[in-house]
Amino acid sequence: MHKLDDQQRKQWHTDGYLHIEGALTAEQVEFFNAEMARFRGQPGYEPDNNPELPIGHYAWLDHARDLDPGGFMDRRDLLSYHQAFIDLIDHEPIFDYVVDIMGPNILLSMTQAIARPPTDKFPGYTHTDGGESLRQIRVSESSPPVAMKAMYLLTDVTEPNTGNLTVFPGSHLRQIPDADDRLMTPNSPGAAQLTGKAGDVYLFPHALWHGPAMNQGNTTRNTLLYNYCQLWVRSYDHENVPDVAQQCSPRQRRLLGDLGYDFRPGSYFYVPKDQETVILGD
Ligand SMILES: O=C(O)CCC(=O)C(=O)O
Repeated sequence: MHKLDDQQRKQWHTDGYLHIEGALTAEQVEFFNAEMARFRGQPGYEPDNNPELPIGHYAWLDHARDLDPGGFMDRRDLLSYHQAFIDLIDHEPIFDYVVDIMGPNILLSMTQAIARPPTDKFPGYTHTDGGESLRQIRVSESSPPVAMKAMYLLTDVTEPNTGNLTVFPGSHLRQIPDADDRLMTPNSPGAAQLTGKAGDVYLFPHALWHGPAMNQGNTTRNTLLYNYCQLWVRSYDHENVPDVAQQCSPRQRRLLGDLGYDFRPGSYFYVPKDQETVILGD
């Protein structure tokens, strides 16, 4: 699978992220925004501020569940809300980029919808993904990442400080400082606030230092995030292959962890014999 052109490959290795324009149509953007408004009224999993549980960077800020219908939302495990969320698992051309970057031996590891309304109470934050463990691991420049994400913008973000994804270009190759020593923020030296249009996608590995900037604009910034990991790393969105697998294509089922046979020790470690056929097609 060769999807990145030479310039994109260079940027991926140097800066650690790609900006793909127009991955969703205006109709798809409108549809997913309407879905986010609809399902925020339904119960669903969102990380809360329970100090008894490991919640990583959610502990830094006031991320308690916001019951205001126009407020902050961080909803996980999106697939059961609509077939369209299942279809986004291997949406083209984004999935081709993911396979080019990661190789074919991958799983979908997480889905997430985030709404960030304008507020002067949220300053933004910076982190790497994958928690305490992956934070210390950076693969070499020429290697595929352990895990990466596709962030779909559902809102135009054309000005700074309007909930922009903020990245530290090149930081995927460096250790992020321990937050107790030096807390990185979207205003730390080296940070770049990305701009983009609704329907665009940012691709970046979990190792890139990143996070949301403050939103001082007039509009709530909505995004969808689809994470992918190497097969042996396993999903962190669900414990078992989710029920929605019944509505999936064979490729989507494989990406959800259905290896085509019952689990046995060694599953996920050894790649199924038909993996390339299932992921790449004939
Ligand atoms: O921009 C956001 O709302 C959060 C994005 C982020 O930090 C992440 O994807 O881990």
